Amino acid sequence: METTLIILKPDAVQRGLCGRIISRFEDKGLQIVGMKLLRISNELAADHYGVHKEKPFYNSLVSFMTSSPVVVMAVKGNNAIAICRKMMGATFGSNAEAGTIRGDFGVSNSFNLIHGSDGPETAKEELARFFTPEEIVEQDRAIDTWVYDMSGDEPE
Ligand code: IDP
Ligand code: MG
Repeated sequence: METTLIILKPDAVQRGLCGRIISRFEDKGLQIVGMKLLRISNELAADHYGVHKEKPFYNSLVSFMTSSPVVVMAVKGNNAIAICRKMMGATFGSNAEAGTIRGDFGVSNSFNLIHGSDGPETAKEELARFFTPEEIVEQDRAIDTWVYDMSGDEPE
């Protein structure tokens, strides 16, 4: 089981797309174990996008991410990191595949609706950046016996 950090970016919140995007994760069978609305500070944005500091789009990325509230979510499931990245689609809305979140809801390369952690190490770091341990609320779901094959040692 993995937990990944998802951010519904300011454009997703402003365009009223959060419900439909969250539904996709629920429909997939992934579990939401943390969720809140917040305004990202300059410091938080700089921390989160530190790897892109030297890129030409860095300043506009930080001003975009701090311009309006976002929804941050902790999303859990078997292989959740890769599944969420696949559901998000390619970085640029202009070439993301139809059927993906970025492919279906946007055309912009910078206003691309959603962030998702790109690996186990970044997921751990990013979850700690946005959530305290108490804000991650683990919960049993009755439906998991139908989302997963539970007959073995691990959910399959
Ligand atoms: P990712 O979000 O798919 O992981 P990254 O390459 O990590 O993509 O870039 C982080 C964010 O920076 C993107 O989601 C997008 O908002 C923005 N971005 C990346 N490349 C460009 C670009 O070439 N022009 C404008 N914005 C970009
Ligand atoms: Mg990235």
